[in-house]
This record gives sequence, structure tokens and C-alpha cells, in this order.
Amino acid sequence: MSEKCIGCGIIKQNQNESELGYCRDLNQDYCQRCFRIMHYNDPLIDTRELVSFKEMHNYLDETDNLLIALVVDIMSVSSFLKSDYKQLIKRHPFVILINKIDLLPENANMEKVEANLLELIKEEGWLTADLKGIYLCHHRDKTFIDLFKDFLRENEYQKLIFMGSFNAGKTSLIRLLSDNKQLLNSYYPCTTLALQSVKDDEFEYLDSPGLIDEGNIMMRLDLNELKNLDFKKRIKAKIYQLYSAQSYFIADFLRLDAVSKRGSLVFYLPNNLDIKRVKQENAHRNEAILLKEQEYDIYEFKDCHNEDYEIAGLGFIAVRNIAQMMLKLPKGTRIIKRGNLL
Ligand SMILES: Nc1nc2c(ncn2[C@@H]2O[C@H](COP(=O)(O)OP(=O)(O)OP(=O)(O)O)[C@@H](O)[C@H]2O)c(=O)[nH]1
Ligand SMILES: [Mg+2]
Repeated sequence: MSEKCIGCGIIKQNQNESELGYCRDLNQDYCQRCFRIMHYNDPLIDTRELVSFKEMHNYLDETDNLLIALVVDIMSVSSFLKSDYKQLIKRHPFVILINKIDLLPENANMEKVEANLLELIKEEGWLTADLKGIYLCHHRDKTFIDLFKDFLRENEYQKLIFMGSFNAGKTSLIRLLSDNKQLLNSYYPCTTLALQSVKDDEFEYLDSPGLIDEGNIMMRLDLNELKNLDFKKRIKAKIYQLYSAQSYFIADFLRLDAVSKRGSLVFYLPNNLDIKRVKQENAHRNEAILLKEQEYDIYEFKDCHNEDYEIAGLGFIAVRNIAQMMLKLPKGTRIIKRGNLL
């Protein structure tokens, strides 16, 4: 019987129900939190402030012959690449796995996406001698399994640690590659809480807790709000042409104002985020009804010709020919202006 929960990796305990790792019976494989997520979609404990990375840092310091698989959510790719996670790699060889590409719209030109991603990776200084490969993949991508395992065999990598922001899909990729479904994945940030090793005949895959990205909008929403966002289905782009000053209310926590004579906005966001468009002159009346009360940050941009604005943890907006744009987002959420991804 393992002393750790086989879902999230935390050491089990039967003393304190409100703390991590609680199991009524230590013989159970899963802690109560994992059990509740699996069977009732109810996470019980918000783990966003509770994860520890000490074990992971020690492991990276002490282990040789290790390949780091950096998992990056394509919907937050710029946010990740701009972060200071580079320091974490230390002396280890690494690969970048750009995950969740199944979310991109069906008509996305993947060659162009690949070229644009490579440009971003280069621009942000990740193209170092330690970078051994870049793969685009998703959690059901069977062709990725063969491609990636061939690469591992050819280069004699046997031990891999999967690292990256919370929710990037580390656990899901390990489940795919190892065909071991006992590790728990879920859309609640910080599902995995400790290192966990899974082996198949050839490789050892280590799962790790997701790195905390304070600028990710998921840090600003409560768990029930996250439950209601559809991060699973392929995104259907929502396209708006603009001929005047307009305001957009997106769900109840984002506002975008744009002034343009002939421009466009294309939203690549979870499909079920409701977007309401109103004339800007009426926006102040709508705001009181449509935006929930919380602290917001306001960003202003001018002369947006043709670029993307990535909202960490949510998706991005492709903006064309907009003279002025204002974005109002939950306080602390990061927004990144970059070249077009699609
Ligand atoms: N559409 C899509 N969803 C994915 C993919 N990979 C993971 N997900 C979903 O994204 C959410 C997070 O996946 P996890 O595998 O738990 O992510 P993680 O990086 O292990 O997250 P933490 O353990 O919190 O650090 C889950 O709801 C998954 O179903 C993917 O390739 N495509
Ligand atoms: Mg995980």
C-alpha cells in the first residue's frame, strides 16, 4: 500500500479532514480530495496557495540523466514563454511540448502556427543548446506517442520529468504516453500536488505540481466559475467587424472597448464565454449590470494594426485596425501583446 495518494501524489493522512492528503482509511488509494474530484467534480480544497515545489527543486538538483518535458498550454503560450521559468531548467536537457493544439479552430493553418511558435520561442530566448526538440501535441494525440517515443529512444532518454504551469496538461500527457490512467487530471488548478513516478516498459515519467502563474486568470476566478468554463472543446472563433466605438462584455469579468472605422476583433476564448456587444455610449449603464463586483486592472492600447492579445489562462483576441482599445480584466491578470499565432 502506497503512503501517497495515487491521484495527486500527496502523502496520505487520516488526522485532519480539512488538510491535504486526508483519507478516512489509509488503505484507500486516493485521498478524499482526488476521490471527490473524480466522482463528484467537487474539489473540496482550493490548492492554489498550498502547493510546494521544494521536492521538485531537490529532485532537479540531485538527478542526472533527466530530460525535462516542459508542457505549455497553447492558449497561454506567450505568457509561459515570457516567464522566468527558464531558470528552473538548470543544467538539464529539455523539450517543449506545446499542448492542447486540439483547441485551435479546425481551419487553423498548422504550418503557419508552427512557424509562429518557433518565432516566439526564439524571441523569448528559449532556443539554447539544451533545447532538444519542440512538439505540438494534445492529450488524445496517438501520432505524438510514436513520434515522441522514437525521439526518446534515439537519444537514449529514459527518465523524464513533466513540468509547466498548472493546468497545462502535464498529467494528461503522462496518462497518454504511459497508458496509465491512475494519475488524476482535472481542470482545477493545482490538481497534482507532489512528484509521482509512472513507468511503462521503457520509460519513467515523473509528474510534478503545476507552477503557479500569478498572472493567469485562473488565479482570479473562484472554483465554481472555473467549473463553468469550457476549456475542453475546439474553439470556434467569434468574429466581430467594427464600424464605430463599441464595448464588449465577456462573461461577467472582462470588458473590451474598441474604437475603429473599419476593424475587426476575433475572440479565441472558451466557447461558452458569453459575449455581449453594446454601443460604447451605453456601456457605462451596462457595466453595472454585466460586470461583477471585484477589483479590475485597465489596459489601454493604441493603433492596433494586426496582432494578438493573449489573456493568460483564457485565450487570445486577434485585433485588426483598431485605433484605440481598452481592456478591463480581473486585477493581476496578465495580458500580452504579440504577433498573430494563427
Ligand atoms: N482540449 C484539451 N484539454 C486538455 C489537454 N490536456 C489536458 N487537458 C485538460 O486540461 C485540464 C488540465 O489537465 P491536467 O493534465 O490535469 O493538467 P496539469 O498540467 O497536470 O495540471 P496541474 O496538476 O494542476 O498542474 C484538464 O481538464 C484536462 O482534461 C489537451 O491536450 N486538450
Ligand atoms: Mg497534474
